[in-house]
Amino acid sequence: MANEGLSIEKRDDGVAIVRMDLPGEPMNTLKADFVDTFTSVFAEVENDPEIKAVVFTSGKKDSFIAGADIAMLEGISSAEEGERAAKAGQEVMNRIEGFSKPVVAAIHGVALGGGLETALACHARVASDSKKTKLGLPESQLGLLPGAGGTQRLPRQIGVQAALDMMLTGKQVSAKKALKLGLVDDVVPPSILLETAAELALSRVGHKPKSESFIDQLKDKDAIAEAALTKNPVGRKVLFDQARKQLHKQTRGNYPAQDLIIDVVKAGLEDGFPAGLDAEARAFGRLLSSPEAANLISIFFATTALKKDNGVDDPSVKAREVKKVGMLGAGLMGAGIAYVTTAVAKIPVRLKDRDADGVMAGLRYIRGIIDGQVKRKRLGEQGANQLMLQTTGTTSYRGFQDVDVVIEAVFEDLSLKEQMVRDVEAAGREDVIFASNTSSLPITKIAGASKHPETVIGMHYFSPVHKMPLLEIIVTDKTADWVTATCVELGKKQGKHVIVVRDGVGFYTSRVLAPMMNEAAYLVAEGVPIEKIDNAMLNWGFPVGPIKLTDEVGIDVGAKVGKIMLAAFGERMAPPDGMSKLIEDERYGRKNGRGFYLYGGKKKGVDESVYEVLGVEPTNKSVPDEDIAWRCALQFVNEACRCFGEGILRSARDGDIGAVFGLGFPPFRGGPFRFVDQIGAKEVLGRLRELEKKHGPRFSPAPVLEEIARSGQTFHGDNPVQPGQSRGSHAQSGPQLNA
Ligand code: 3H9
Repeated sequence: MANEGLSIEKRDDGVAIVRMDLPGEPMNTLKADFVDTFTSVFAEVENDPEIKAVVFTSGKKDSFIAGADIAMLEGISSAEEGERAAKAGQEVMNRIEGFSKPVVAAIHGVALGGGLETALACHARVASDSKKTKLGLPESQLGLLPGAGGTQRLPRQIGVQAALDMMLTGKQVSAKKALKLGLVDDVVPPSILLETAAELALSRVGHKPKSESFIDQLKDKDAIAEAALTKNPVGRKVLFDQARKQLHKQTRGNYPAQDLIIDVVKAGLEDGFPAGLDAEARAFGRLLSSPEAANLISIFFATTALKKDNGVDDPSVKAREVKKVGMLGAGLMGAGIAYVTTAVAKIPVRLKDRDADGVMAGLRYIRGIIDGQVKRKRLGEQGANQLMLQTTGTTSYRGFQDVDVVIEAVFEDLSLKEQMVRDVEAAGREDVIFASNTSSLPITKIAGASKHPETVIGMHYFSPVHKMPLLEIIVTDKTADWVTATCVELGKKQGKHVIVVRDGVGFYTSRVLAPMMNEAAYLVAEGVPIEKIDNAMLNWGFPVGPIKLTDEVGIDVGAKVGKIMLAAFGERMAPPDGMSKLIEDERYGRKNGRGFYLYGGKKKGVDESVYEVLGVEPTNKSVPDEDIAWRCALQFVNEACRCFGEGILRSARDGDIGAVFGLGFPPFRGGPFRFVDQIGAKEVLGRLRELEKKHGPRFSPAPVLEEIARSGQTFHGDNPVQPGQSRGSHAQSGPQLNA
């Protein structure tokens, strides 16, 4: 049926409710046939003399339209085809905009991408005040730009600066914010959404369908300032130059979509709406066939798939309900975990620390995050106080008798953690789950202290917990499937992307980070200036350079973990000579204000005295940035491949997500496994061999890379290599839990 998914309900007052409800789909998306469907339904409405006005809405319970169907977009292979798809979408939007009867969008739930573009083409918009209502053009997060007129209509609707901000970041705004921006005309409770939209539509019967432009209806000071900037060529140049400069500070030119958004908005402003649409369609086609978009789209599908993964091979295993969480250790990690448990997962927490001061510090930290929410108006004063009551403090195990999961986040001291396992088992229920937030100690060892090791697991959070999106869950050979599924579910409720990995020294994330940071230390030891190394990695796409990161993590922590890695994996994890001198000089990094960089004072940048401590001259400036980036990045990628081959990872998907969301691996490269697939295992292998010749066995390639370079397989795609089948013959390549 041509009109499948779009129905017309005629009301007595002359309003037609056009409802979109794609059968069998969780959300409405714009699929290939939407052009025909929309054209035919709108023709029917136009030709019906009884219909005076239209309300366009969704039949889905809690969403409007989530944009174009990303799977359909992924199937488009050429720039020309992409351009044609955009043009077809634009034509439908132009048809709605030029419709002879008023069309008002009634929005409840997400209106994203092509969904918001549809609403923008309508003559007015009413949104529900529900928390679920979110409006945005997130295409840039997929490496794309809005291709159905959004780059032209949004600036005309809310002004260039606000529109650029929304499109360049892909951020979603609430209905209230949308009203403030002028993106919607009214915000009402969901119960009266349709009625309000219908009234608005009827009130517009006989009026000119759409005002000419945003700039022509300027009222307030901000808008006049905006006009001054956008209407004259000099102002325009300032505005766009500034936007581009700011953008490049963040993207370093690695995200072509953002650059093209600026170009296309500018084109529309200077050469008019139709020229802007042409530029938009061309840019959409170009981006759709880019490797950056392919990688960013793969991340969208990977995160969507993870939401449905229970973390074990048997999909029928169910998570048990978690009604209360016990937290051991009220430091930054412990308090951060308590915050996401109460505020995001809505589960109460019992927070224990050694003494009252420790508990108070943890509670103050939580209050600090909550106050930040109040300041940003995400939470009212009353809500904040109620939320605070969800975490209760204790210095004993009182109140632990009915907790379902205990998460420990105390010092990295095995005997302390073992003692806690025993204490929790004495105080708690028989089936209480004990989760350790350790970043380096083997979970198998911690589980050794348990009477029922099947309930012991690792939950490795990243700092700061309320901001970092990844949770790495670590299972041992004994961890029960229901325990894994329960912790995965808890992590999802806390708002995290959750990957499950097998136990092994450094698990996945700490293990792949270590050799990259080590390689940066080798470069320092070779006399390459510190800023040059960090800058090369920022240009490659990491958000923080590896030397700066060493300061952030703590040089002492790095040294401690480094020793564990060295014992487990052998020489390839050995640090360069001289690094221990930093510890002797009491340089622990940012936390004590002494590291590779300067802290506290007015002067910023590298602490030049660090070279003297290390006994190196930073004169080796001729190493090309590209060489620095390849050396550091390949250490990361190669170690990730070893983790895959040894079965630490369950899939390449998890390895990519863990790297991107936990360690800042450049999203536009898709993660280490997408990266290898994209440039080819042969190429990666060749480069590793070259580096091995030059720098020694720390660059010896992971066995799985040799295998797939031979077999022609890939990590993703139609003929993927399986994890856990390429351990290699080197005794020291595998994790040794007794280290
Ligand atoms: C675009 O619009 C281009 C246009 O400018 C130009 C056109 C010419 N496509 O995430 P969830 C599916 S680009 C396909 O678990 P949540 C999703 O795969 C697009 N599928 O729910 C999953 O399917 P399944 C711009 C989509 O509540 C199901 O819906 N739009 C799409 O956690 C539930 O999703 C975006 O970038 C889609 N567009 O999150 C928005 N959207 O159950 C992308 C959803 O079969 N979407 N699905 O596995 C999202 O960000 C989140 O899905 C959303 C809901 C926030 C909407």
